[in-house]
Amino acid sequence: MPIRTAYTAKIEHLQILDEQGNLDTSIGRPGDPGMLTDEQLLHLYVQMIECRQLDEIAFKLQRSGRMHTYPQNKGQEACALGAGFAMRKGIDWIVPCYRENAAMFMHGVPMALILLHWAGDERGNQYPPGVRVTPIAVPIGTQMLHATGIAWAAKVQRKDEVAITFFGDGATSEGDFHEAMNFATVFNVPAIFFCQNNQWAISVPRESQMASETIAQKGLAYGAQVMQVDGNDIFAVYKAVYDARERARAGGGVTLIEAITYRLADHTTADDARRYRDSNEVEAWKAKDPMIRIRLYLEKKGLWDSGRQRAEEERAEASVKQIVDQVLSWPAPKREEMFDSLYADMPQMLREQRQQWATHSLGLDGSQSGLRSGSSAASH
Ligand SMILES: Cc1ncc(C[n+]2csc(CCOP(=O)(O)OP(=O)(O)O)c2C)c(N)n1
Ligand SMILES: [Mg+2]
Repeated sequence: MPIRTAYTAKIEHLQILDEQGNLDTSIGRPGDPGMLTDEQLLHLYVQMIECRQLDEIAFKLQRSGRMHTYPQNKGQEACALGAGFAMRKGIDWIVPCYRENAAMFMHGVPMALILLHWAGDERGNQYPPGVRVTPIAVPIGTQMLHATGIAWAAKVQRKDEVAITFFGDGATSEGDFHEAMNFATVFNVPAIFFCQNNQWAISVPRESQMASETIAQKGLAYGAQVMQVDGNDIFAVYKAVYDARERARAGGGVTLIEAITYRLADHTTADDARRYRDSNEVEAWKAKDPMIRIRLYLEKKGLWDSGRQRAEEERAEASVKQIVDQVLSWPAPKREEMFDSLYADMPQMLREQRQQWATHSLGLDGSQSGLRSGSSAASH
């Protein structure tokens, strides 16, 4: 028996809007299915400006001690915005990681709640009814399994719903990614796996943590449809997710999209990327910023100018600051409330602990460990 080819594959890379703001209309024209119109693009660009403002203000809040760790989205906004816009609000499910502010806002999560979350306030995870967004997932990879489960439920219940989950390049080295992909493809559920390959997992570069040339090819191993896109090109992101969504709705199952992007900021406010990243690399990626190319495109069409840019930045800054003021003026949660969001039915042991926290100061209660004593432990 001669050797035959058992399997061949190719990974396609999609870019529609290049770094200079030129649109490749061979893929489609604005308004075609999966192609953004100028009006939609303007709407998304304004949201991008708002997200950048939020990043800057959240950074300052953290530096001035009014917020805990915050992961900036800077440089990756085309991913969350383009993908979020391709999903149907109130119908499809957004299953985020922690760099998808734009998609979460678009699908109904109030910005105030995101600020509360990063200030360590559990109320920041309690979204309004009808919002189809799961809470921010900091444990790397866990949310992909949730997306598979949500999509499976939709399939079993014969509901026309699709789940999209976001994760980073580093997350594809976690077992959760492989389990979620395997289950999703075997059960052919309507799920989209959207990898934001921003080249780094905190201080570990992509090449040091995986030997595969692309992340998209990992999806082929599981029998998913795969696509690589320029993640700083909102047209490409929107089209890839739109096509994947339509395919999933038609019973075509799972798509893994690898979006090539870059984290322009530190990993979080607890990090200093200058210690491990070459500044030339950062500068090269700054030129590929998703905002620059949209602006160039809109300016060429006479739909934008520096006056409008300034006005929108000022408007966004004022609007974010107003929300920040609102959040800072909310009464602090009672400390025993930290028990409340863990279980639907709280076990007896936790009920007792909750009661203790509500009625005693930690360390001053004789029934508790003698390790802590004094009034400093009682302050909160
Ligand atoms: C299970 C788990 N292990 C380790 C961490 C610590 N951690 C936080 S972010 C991160 C890197 C994630 O990299 P990537 O998936 O590429 O996402 P990015 O932050 O680049 O968007 C790690 C290891 C964690 N949060 N959860
Ligand atoms: Mg990463």
